[in-house]
Amino acid sequence: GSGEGGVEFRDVSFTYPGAEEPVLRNISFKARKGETVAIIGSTGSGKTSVLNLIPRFYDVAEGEVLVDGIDVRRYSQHALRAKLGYVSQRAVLFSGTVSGNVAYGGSAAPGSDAEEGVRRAVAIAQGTDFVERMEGQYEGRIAQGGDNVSGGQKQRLSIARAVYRQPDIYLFDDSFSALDYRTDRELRAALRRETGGATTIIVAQRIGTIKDADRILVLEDGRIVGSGTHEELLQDCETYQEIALS
Ligand code: DGT
Ligand code: MG
Repeated sequence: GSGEGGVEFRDVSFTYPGAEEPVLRNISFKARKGETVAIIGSTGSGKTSVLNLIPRFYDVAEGEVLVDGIDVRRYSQHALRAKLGYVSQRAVLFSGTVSGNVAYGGSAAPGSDAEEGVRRAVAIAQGTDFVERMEGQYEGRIAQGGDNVSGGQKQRLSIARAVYRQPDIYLFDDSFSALDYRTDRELRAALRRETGGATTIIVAQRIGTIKDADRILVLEDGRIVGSGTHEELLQDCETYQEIALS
C-alpha cells in the first residue's frame, strides 16, 4: 500500500461519460506520505482530469486509484473527502463572510476556536494582510461569486478553506496561478512548515511553482511522457524542456 496520506494511480485509463476517446491513458504514479508531486503539461493535457479521480468526481473504468493504500471506491464519500483538501482550478466563493467562506459554511463566531482556525488558515494562505484591510475583516462580506475580491485574493481564500480542514492530502489545481511569484513561494513555504507531513499534489503552469517538488509528472495528451525531478527532466524530457524554456 502507499501508507497513510499516500496517493497512488495504478495503470489508470479514463474516458469521460459519453466521450469517445480516453482522456487519460495508463497513468501510474505514487505520492508517498509527505511528498509533493507536481503535474505539468499544456492546456487540455489531462491535469484536472487526474485530480478529479482522487475525490471520485468520476470513477475510473480501468486501473485503480488508491488513497492510503485503499481503492477510493471502497471509502464512503464522507471518509474520502475528509482526507482531501481539494482546491479547484476556479476558486469558488459564496456570498457571506470571510470566515464563513473559509470555514465552508461552518460557523466561526468571533472568539471561538473555529475563528482561531480561520485566522491560522488565512495566515498560511498569505491572506492576513488583505483580510485585515477589508471592512469588517474576518466578518467582512464577500459578494456573490467573490466579485469584490481579486483573483489572487480569491485563490488565497480557497486555499485557506482547504487548510482549515487540516487534510492529509492537498490537491491544488492551478491554485497559485494568480499569485505573484513571491506570494506563491511564501505560501508554499508556510504550507510545508505548518502542515508538516501532508501529501501534496500540485498542478501548475509555472516552473517556479513546481521546481522543488519531489517528483514532477509531465502530461501530454493524457499520457505521462516524463517523470522525475526538475533537474532530471531538464536533462531528458523534451516536453519539459520546452515548458521550462518558454
Ligand atoms: P488546463 O486546465 O486548461 O490546463 O487543462 P487540463 O490539463 O487540466 O485538461 P483537462 O483534464 O481539463 O482536460 C483534458 C481533456 O478532457 C480535454 O480534451 C477536455 C476534456 N474534458 C475535460 N473535462 C471534461 C468533461 O467534463 N467532459 C468531457 N467529455 N470532456 C472533458
Ligand atoms: Mg485543468
